[in-house]
Amino acid sequence: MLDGFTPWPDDRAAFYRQAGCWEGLTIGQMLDDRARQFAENVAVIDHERTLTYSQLNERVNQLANGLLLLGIQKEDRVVVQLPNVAGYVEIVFALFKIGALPVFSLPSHRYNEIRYFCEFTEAKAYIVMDSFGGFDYRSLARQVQQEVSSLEHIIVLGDAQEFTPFDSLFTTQSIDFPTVKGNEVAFLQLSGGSTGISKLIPRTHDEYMYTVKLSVEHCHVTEDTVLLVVLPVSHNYPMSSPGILGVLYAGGKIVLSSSPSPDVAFPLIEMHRVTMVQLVPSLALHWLDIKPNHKEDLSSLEVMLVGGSKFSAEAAKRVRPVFDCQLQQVFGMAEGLVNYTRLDDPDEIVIHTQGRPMSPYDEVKVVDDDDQELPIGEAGHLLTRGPYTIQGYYKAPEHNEKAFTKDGFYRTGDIVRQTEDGYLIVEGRAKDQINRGGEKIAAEEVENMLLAHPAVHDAAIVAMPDYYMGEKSCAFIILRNSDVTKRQLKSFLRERGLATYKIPDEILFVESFPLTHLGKVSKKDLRLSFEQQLHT
Ligand code: OOB
Repeated sequence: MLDGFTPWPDDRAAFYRQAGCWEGLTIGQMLDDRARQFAENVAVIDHERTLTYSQLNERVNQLANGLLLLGIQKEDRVVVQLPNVAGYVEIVFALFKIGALPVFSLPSHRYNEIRYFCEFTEAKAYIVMDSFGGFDYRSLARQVQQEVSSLEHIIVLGDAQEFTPFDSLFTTQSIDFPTVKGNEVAFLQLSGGSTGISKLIPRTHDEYMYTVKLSVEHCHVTEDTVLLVVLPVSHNYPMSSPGILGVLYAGGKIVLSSSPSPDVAFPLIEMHRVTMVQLVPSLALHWLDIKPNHKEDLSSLEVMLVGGSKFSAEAAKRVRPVFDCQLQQVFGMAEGLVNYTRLDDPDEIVIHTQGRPMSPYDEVKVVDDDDQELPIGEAGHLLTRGPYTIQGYYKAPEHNEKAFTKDGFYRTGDIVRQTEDGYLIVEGRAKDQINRGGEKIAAEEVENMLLAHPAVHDAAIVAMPDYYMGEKSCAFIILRNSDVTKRQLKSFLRERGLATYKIPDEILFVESFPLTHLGKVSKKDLRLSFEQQLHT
């Protein structure tokens, strides 16, 4: 068992197995099965390639052999930072097959995040695109490799310069793959985080395959599904809700889009007769607003999933009239629990709720500040445990003490209300996080980095409302007796390698912070003071 992984208690593990949730199937075996069953179906399309199921599986096997020859072994961690390209699907399945663990990072991550992931997981390899979105990932890799001694290999898709070219790894030489079991950890996913830098989430093959199977059922994914992936493919949502794994499970087709912009995505929907898209609310709003200006034929679209942050009822109501397709809300988390509105739910539920848990074995509690359960209908903290919600973050025993109850419930940090029928309505958040259009920012991480600036005496980051993003970030700063401009502070964060989406959208200089009765910074009052400033 991987060091730093917290398994389920034996009795609950036995129960989930007996109940048929955990079937002992690995993600790699799933692809083998589907490659036999759907050999000639198209599996993946990106901007330059089309791969059938059998071609994909063959390439995955060749790549897996190449990785083994390079010295990547079972349980080795490999940080994967790729945009939406077919090579991503190939590499992650190759890693799954040999039992090496992808550590999923986002293309927008920079030195601050990547160095931490590589160091904390003692990664043996780091896989990047040569450049994407105007950023050269090789220079980042160069810097990180100098500082992280475990990093033996940098693998590059495209022009590899001095590094290992991705294409050179494909080999017909065949080596026995290590045995990988269903109850073993398959990968490390990123949490949004609320205290400091992202925690890593170990997910096993068994429980992850269970989430894929349930998502396929609840989202009606079939061999005829054509899914357009516009969100970063390595995020848990486009990965498995139902995501690329759900589509491959059902024998459908994945179309990878290099951008979520309607200028790129709408022509792809028309060209490939896309039936399903997964969006975050900020994107859904943008698509709703821009659709009337576009001439493409989007009539193939059947389902639009929206999740990652709260989708307002007003926007939700517009989906059918504008896109002539069914809205499905999804409220999920990389730690596990996923809720869906059902495709046959009445409009009232689809528009006003964030769905209900996808498994009958998901346990959900809504509690007050003292962990006492609240009556149905009252808003409180959402706690959950179940067959696919983790029991602990990777190598984080101290944090786990706080993030989980003694009996293994995960404290989601979300404030929800439950309806009589078990649907959840997200009312807010207790965790110190900003949800910027679905991208999560841990306030503390950015505050700590601001505090490192010599001119900053204190810093507090809060969310401010935004029409498209739902929330943007605002940094309140108390300065020492020195002068610094907003622009200088932003470049300071950028130079320290903070991912772009975490750079505060707004910076306000103040004399002091409002305090709570306990003497802590009152972020609630800071948010109010921002709104007041906005009005004046
Ligand atoms: C998804 O996963 P994460 O790990 O990036 O973020 C989880 C958090 C939740 O705890 C909640 O605070 C927020 O994102 N969230 C929502 C939401 N969906 C997620 N808040 C309100 N309404 C929603 N519909 O974001 C994620 C993972 C799998 C599927 C879908 C989303």
